[in-house]
Amino acid sequence: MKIGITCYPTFGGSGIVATELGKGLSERGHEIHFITSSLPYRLRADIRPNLFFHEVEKVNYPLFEASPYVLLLASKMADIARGYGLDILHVHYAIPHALSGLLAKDLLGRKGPKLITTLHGTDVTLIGNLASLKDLTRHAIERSDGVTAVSDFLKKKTETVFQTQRDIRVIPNFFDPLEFRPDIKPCACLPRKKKNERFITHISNFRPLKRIPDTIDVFRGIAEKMPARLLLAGAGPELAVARERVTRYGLTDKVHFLGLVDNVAPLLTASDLLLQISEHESFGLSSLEALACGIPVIATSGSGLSEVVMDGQNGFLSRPGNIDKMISDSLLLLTHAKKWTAFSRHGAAHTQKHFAKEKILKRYEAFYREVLSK
Ligand code: GMT
Repeated sequence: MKIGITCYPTFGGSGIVATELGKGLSERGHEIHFITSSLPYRLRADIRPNLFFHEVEKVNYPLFEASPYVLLLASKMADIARGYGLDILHVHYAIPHALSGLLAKDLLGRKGPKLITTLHGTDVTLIGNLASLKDLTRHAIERSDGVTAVSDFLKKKTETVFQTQRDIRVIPNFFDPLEFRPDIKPCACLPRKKKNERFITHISNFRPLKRIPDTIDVFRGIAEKMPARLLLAGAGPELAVARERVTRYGLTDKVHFLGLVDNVAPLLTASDLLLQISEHESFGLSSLEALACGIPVIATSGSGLSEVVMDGQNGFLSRPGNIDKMISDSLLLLTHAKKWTAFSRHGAAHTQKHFAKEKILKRYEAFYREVLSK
């Protein structure tokens, strides 16, 4: 198949999933065209004969407040679809990509490609739910030829938020078992672990829904009971909040701000626990990657994380904000080596069984075929 993929090219989970999907599909012989505002960061070293990158150019004109990305993307999508005979345009994140896709289809008429939209989370729970964008997001969902969501939680949320009967297929996120494995050598770039010391890790875009203050509070509770360090990877608006809290608690020598980390597997295998205690997550890609590396996860219940982290088997779930329980669950794992090992093994085996790349790629391929046959 010839497939155009559009996503945010930056560090976010949706961009990572879309890029890995395109790379994986190209390895399976499909012709893949990334149509994005810049080179997706996980694509850097991966240009192959059947994998193309088409940049959406900017147009500056004194009357425009900003370059009209939605229109330029639509026009580029139509150009590439026509020029290369694309079968499918697969967009990740409804706003604005699905709308550009609809416009591109309109431009091309009946001969155009099918449009598939994958919902990732905040396009439904935050941005798409804004009063000013809600009708447009619903329109994009209802007019796409196929819609997928990364979890059951997100499918149900979409149905409720948009009051839509649209058939939404759940295809979960995935990981590459060659890249995320328990035996990946831990990164030498990290501080040296002292005797009996534990590394607790958090990876995110530091937005308010990640509950960064809770993350620091849970770490403080752990560090009161045992030698530990907190590794914070990523960047975003709540970083300043984190720094302030860490200083106020007198934890500056125990908390390491790593910034954006390109290759997270060696960071994960150096860790003893991952904290992902967000308000909600449609999926929780970093939890999946941690479990695949054999690292137990402390996560929150009531959203897509419950479909990734198995409570009491490879991690623990608590209601958002239940700091005391998160601390005691963490300590239980960090002080009982046998339990930690059992959780670690469960995580690696469970993720391999349900979320390994090849299995999920086949589900996308089957969905593409189904949509094309309609
Ligand atoms: O978590 C974020 O804020 C980034 C966001 C994105 O769109 O890149 O992540 C969403 O998509 C990821 C990939 O499907 C999911 O793993 C995240 O759970 C989801 N984020 C939220 O639902 C908050």
